[in-house]
Amino acid sequence: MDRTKAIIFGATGQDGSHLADLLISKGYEVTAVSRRCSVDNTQRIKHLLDHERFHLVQGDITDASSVINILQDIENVDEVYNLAAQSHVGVSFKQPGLTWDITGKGCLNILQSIVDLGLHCRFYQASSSEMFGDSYDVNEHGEKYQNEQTKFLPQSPYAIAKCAAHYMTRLFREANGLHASAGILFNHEGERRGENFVTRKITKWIGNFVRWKKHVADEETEWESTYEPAMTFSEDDIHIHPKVAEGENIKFPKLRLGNLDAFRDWGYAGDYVEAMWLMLQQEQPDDYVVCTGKTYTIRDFLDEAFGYIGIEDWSDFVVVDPKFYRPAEVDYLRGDHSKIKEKTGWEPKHDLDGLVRTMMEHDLNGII
Ligand code: NAP
Ligand code: G4F
Repeated sequence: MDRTKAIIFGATGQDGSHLADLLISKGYEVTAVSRRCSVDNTQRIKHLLDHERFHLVQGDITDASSVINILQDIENVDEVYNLAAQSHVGVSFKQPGLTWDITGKGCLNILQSIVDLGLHCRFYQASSSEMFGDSYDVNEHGEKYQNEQTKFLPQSPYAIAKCAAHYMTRLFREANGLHASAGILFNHEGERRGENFVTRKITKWIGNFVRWKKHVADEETEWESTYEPAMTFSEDDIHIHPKVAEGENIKFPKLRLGNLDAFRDWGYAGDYVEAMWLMLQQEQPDDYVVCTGKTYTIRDFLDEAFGYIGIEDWSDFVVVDPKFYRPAEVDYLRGDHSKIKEKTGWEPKHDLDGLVRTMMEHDLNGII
């Protein structure tokens, strides 16, 4: 039986792992590319490792020969997804060269290999709303938004590398006739999100805090979904004087964050990989914005996440640390997904409330 074959570059990441789940569920033969690491980087796909239609290969998109070998080894590959990136915006200011090599040039390595090998596959590039940077349009109600027509004004080495990869994808579509599409995805999160992105940093901290409070600070007390602490606060740490550890001054570090006033359009990663797949099922390749159309600040996310455990005022738990400020910030992102909805029927299934619930349930892991 001839199965649809896909290659995922970046399969060990958040999106790659959700996409692999989706493609396996659709009956695909999936080749997942992971880069060589000194520790195990397959945590997010470990449930797939023994699946008969899931094949893990090693490779690195900065190495053109490695990309060619992978593409060559799979006969008649149908779909190639490039999700591989140095994807942290803050890190890109400190490691711009590495970010360029992976996030920018890596895409070119794949596109050029597809052309050089004469493959007839479809290609997906993971473009980003970060490419809009400081740019937005304003609708008839005076609301700011970004869509496929909004110009790019990138604010970081990451965003500039993504713009280069985006334009390269477009060029190969037009100049070489490749079925190459780019998804301009707004922030999407979930229980598999890397722990140094702001949403997961928050939900993970809360999970650890609740775990600590229940198991270390006060074993006897059932956690109630209201904040009833025997706590005092110093500037940097939460001090607790637990009944069970009398006399001991056990500390739990506060949650240290940077800019709390940026607006982001946050969706759920599981919904967004569906959009990637739909793009490659269209007869014509194209670029699409993928988003929820709603925007919130980091403060709003903190309200939702702390609210989940019954804490309304999180100000005693959070410290603003300039260490996490970026040299340049993207202040406002809110997408308009009319095009993908019209062409493919795609719509997000999670709102902020549902997203936070999913992440909190995971990070509390049955504690409450
Ligand atoms: P992620 O969790 O950081 O995953 C990135 C993946 O790229 C990981 O599998 C990583 O491998 C791999 N990778 C890094 N360098 C590589 C290299 N040199 N060769 C091969 N693989 C390499 O990112 P994500 O959130 O899943 O995002 C997926 C893609 O969408 C990225 O391109 C990202 O820039 C883009 N994007 C993400 C969002 C979002 O909100 N999540 C929004 C717009 C666009 P390791 O596991 O070994 O690190
Ligand atoms: O969670 P973030 O790091 O995501 P950011 O920078 O928006 O980038 C993510 O989304 C992009 C799509 O728009 C992707 F292309 C990219 O790969 C990545 O997935 O930061 C979100 C906001 C920023 O304004 C940041 O300054 O949160 C602010 N923030 C405040 N404190 C923080 C922190 N960000 C991080 N990572 N860590 C903090 O402590």
